Amino acid sequence: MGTYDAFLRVNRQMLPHVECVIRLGAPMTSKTLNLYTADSYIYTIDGENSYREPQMQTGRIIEGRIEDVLTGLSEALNPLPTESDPDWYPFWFRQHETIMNLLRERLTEPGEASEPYLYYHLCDWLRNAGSAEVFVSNSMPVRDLDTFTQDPDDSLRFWGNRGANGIDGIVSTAMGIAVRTDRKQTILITGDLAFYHDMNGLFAAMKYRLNVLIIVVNNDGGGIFSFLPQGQLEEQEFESLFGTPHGLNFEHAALLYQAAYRRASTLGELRRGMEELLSTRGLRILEWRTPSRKQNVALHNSFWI
Ligand SMILES: Cc1ncc(C[n+]2csc(CCOP(=O)(O)OP(=O)(O)O)c2C)c(N)n1
Repeated sequence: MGTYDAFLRVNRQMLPHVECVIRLGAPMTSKTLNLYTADSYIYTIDGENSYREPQMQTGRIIEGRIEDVLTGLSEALNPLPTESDPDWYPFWFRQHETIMNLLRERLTEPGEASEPYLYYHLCDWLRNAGSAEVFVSNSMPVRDLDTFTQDPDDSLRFWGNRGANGIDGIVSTAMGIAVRTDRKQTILITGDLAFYHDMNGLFAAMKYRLNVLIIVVNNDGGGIFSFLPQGQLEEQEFESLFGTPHGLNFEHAALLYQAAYRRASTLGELRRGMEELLSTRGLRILEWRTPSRKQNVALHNSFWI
């Protein structure tokens, strides 16, 4: 259910208590989901030979190939020893449908330009361009991808640099993916600060003629901080410490590193910019100038019904 991050933000006390979670592989990135299941008993099935349980939650780690453990489980539980709750799945499906309807209503063109729009339409746009690696930067891109992206399939492979969640080395990581991939496209989606932080990484793309499309979601600063408690600070203090607007025009970076460049401010420009740049090769930069960071928070909040 691709919309869980949105519907779990509703008053969580209204949702049923989850007694037990079976987790397959790496920890979930969604803070909302982790908070919701914080006191559930967790079985982690992991074949990575490491203790990947950063929440230190009560539970058990089962080491082994996920396929083998699941096959064993389904054999052991056939027939099911207890009755299952017939409303469990329909309940969650109704939550999912509510958010899906909202997304359709708000993120279909014509509508207001907004950061989630890019993620909502991403798979459709990329599918037409063939197989792709999609690397998303930390901060809002990885969260928005998780919340708004619909219907991914095997033609797309997603990457993120989690762990310390730094916004450093993002451009260079995308270049590393582009060097090794056998897929048609490598796409990087990054915020403007993360892009700026590692702009030198573009040199490798120019020198080795790498095939990368970079979408810079430019909200002129650190968009994530407006969602956090410091967003309540007095404006001037917030902007100088957290918002950190730079006013840079990234067309000049494109010129410096001989990249094809498009700028988009409206939804139509974004769609056309994607179409045009996906049909060519080499280093390409699409600068998506989004509405203000404050508007971005208001739009996100409108989904957490
Ligand atoms: C190396 C490093 N420095 C600082 C931070 C703290 N930090 C987290 S998010 C963020 C802002 C990122 O802004 P941007 O890349 O434009 O993305 P947005 O928040 O707008 O989505 C910063 C500075 C970090 N995560 N890593």
